[in-house]
Amino acid sequence: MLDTTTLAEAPTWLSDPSPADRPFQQIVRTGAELLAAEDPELSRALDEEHLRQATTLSLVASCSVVDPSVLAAQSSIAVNVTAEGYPGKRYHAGCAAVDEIERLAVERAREVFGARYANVQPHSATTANYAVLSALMRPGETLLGMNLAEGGHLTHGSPAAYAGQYFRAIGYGLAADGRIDYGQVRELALEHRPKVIVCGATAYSRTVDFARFRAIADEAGAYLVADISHIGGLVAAGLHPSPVDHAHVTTTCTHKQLFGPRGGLILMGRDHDAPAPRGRGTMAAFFQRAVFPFYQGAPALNAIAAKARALALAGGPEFRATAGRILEFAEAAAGELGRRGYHIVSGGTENHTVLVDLADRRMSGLVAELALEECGIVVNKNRVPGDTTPALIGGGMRLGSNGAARRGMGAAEAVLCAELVDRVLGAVEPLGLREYRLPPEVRARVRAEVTALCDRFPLPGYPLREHRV
Ligand code: DSN
Repeated sequence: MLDTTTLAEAPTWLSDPSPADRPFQQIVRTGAELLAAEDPELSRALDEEHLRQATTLSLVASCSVVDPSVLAAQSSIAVNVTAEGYPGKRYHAGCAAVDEIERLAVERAREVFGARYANVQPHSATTANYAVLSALMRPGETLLGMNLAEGGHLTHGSPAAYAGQYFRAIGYGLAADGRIDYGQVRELALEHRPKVIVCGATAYSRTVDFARFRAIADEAGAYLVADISHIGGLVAAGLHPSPVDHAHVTTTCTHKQLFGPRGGLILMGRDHDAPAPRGRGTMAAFFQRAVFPFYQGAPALNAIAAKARALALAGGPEFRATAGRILEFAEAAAGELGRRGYHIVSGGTENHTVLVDLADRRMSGLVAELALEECGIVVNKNRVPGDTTPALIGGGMRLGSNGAARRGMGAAEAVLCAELVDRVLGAVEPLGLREYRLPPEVRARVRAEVTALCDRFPLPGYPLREHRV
């Protein structure tokens, strides 16, 4: 706690639990006013982005909508503090209050995930993954992760990224049914004896069997890292099995399904006090040093404040209701698209993701993405199993239900959204991998229906005076 005894008089707003006019509120208001007055160009771009988010239907699986209180914490004066180290052990003075902020974030992360250890400093899940991998492994050692083209992440060993170039990366993929081929994971693990196996994905719609991954890792003598960036909210809500006591270490971002700021977390369960590699104390002490000083410098305390706020919300009943709608919406959208003849990879979904293979429609993912965006429906092109197109073209599209669920949409709205998607894609005439024709009347009608739907389900806490485009 901050020592206020040296102040002539402690300000009343510090102890008043519901003050009307705290300096913090004035600063944020003044900041917004200054931005509008002095930087109209930037201000307008931010306003346009607000309008876009409010009036379009985001079905991007990796996007979310943060609570305004998370935005406030992110915009707070904690941004001004440099605080290398950890609470109680900093390399700079003046850290009493930010120590408290970081302790709150750590406690909440541990509580939400039932973890024994949490590190809230990683700037993103990518940095969390790289902190973990580069601490556990030496350059040239073997990493086994999911192929990017089959649903993995860049950091899991893609040749385009650091992990794929500094480690000897081996990839596993999907079986013919579109689910992780656990038999292949085991075969590859026993053949190549990787130092680390990574599980977790960015475009995979089925439940991940973390216990099975751990059994394979133990048999092969590997560490298991679970990256739950995409399903962190479902795990927190108890709607997807948790890896925390299966994996040696778990990573997640905070800005997808946790509805928090851009950032990452490192979590550990039962292995927190196991011996670390190379005789470096416990795993908890090892990963503490892996983040700072090994991989990162000073943490972003404003982001940590925002993480603390998002994690407080993630422990509440409203969050659990949203997580329930995330599943409902995705299942209903996958079902409806399937009924309308779309090829859903793996035949359905058990999380927030619906992966649609567009090969049988002779349409690239890019064409689908562009045509839908014209109509106010925001998705992303995605590679699908067996895809030979470049990542910026994609043979399919990925839909996600986080944003729709945050707006309060459930199964009925998912069916309507699937119908709107079908109306657009059914009317598109592809003219190549990038070019297409879309009848203007389809565009106008679908756009109007999307606007009406967004009016009915506004972004919670983001009012617009002028709500129409
Ligand atoms: N991993 C990318 C995605 O899933 O869209 C970015 O977060």
